[in-house]
Amino acid sequence: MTTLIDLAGYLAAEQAADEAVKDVVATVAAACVQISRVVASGAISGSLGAAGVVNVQDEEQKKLDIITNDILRDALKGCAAVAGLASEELEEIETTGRQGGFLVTFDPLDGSSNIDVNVSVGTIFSILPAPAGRTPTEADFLQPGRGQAAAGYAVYGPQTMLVLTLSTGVVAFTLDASGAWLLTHGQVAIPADTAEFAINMSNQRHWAEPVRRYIDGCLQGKAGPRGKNFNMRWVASMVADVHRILMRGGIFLYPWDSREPDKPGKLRLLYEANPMSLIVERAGGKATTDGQAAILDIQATKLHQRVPVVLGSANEVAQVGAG
Ligand code: P6P
Repeated sequence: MTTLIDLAGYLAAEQAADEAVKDVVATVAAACVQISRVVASGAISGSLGAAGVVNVQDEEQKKLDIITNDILRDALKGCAAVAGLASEELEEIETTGRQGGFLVTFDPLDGSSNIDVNVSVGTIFSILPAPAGRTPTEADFLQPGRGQAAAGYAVYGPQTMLVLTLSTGVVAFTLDASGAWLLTHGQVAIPADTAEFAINMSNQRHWAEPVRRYIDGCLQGKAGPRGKNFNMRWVASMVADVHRILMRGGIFLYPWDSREPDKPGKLRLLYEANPMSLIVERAGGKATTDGQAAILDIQATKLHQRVPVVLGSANEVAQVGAG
């Protein structure tokens, strides 16, 4: 059995990334170990169920949304390289009293509607450069995703894994029994082609025509325009669906739909779409709003801005909206 290097060893050997970014990554990774233990304890620790409050997303908060948000917030406030943070669970940004270094946006527990039924959930984070010489403001968080210094997620599933992109490429670590992140995937790459799509089919009647046309083409299978049969998956936890795509290919769609026409999509740009898009692109995939326009080029205008998301295997993403 070969000896696997741990996260500390990987970060020490990673020459291209800024030392301060590595400190932030190590801080988030340690917080995710704590979160994995709280998530795994479930009903035993009384941490399941609703918290009885509604968050800035107008969603009912779970107890674990609050617990995990506090774990990450406290950890980041103690990291010398962090000047500010923004969370799905916090209406406004929070500053640490430090200047320079980095800003961190995060979704502390993505897919928390799954938590009470023991389905995989995750933590998503994005690391952005902070302004030098002054306290960051909300406007400093509104950076295009292509400028992220690093991004990653933890997925709390049959294995607890941490997927990271620092300077180039995507790597994945698996948490061992001692609480160490061990490098198990040295070069994550998304196959360019796939026959597996992920979308919430219950919204089919509300989609715009290009998405309906694309999914209809998949559903017609071998006899249809695509000339092959497709499989479908929908975990309703972005982290789990995107992780599957990173491991074996696929396409993930959460498009605009007419249920709330003023909302461009359900997923949030700064702490869901941007970090996941950086990871997907660095793994050789595509990450777009509609099959064509790159998410990483979007100039954010609001902290909790939502976007439509179509990402995954490059050749399949290009099929969406391609007429
Ligand atoms: P729906 C989880 O609440 C989330 O934000 C993503 O993780 C997931 O992909 C999506 O919403 C699921 O949405 O409408 O299928 O429940």
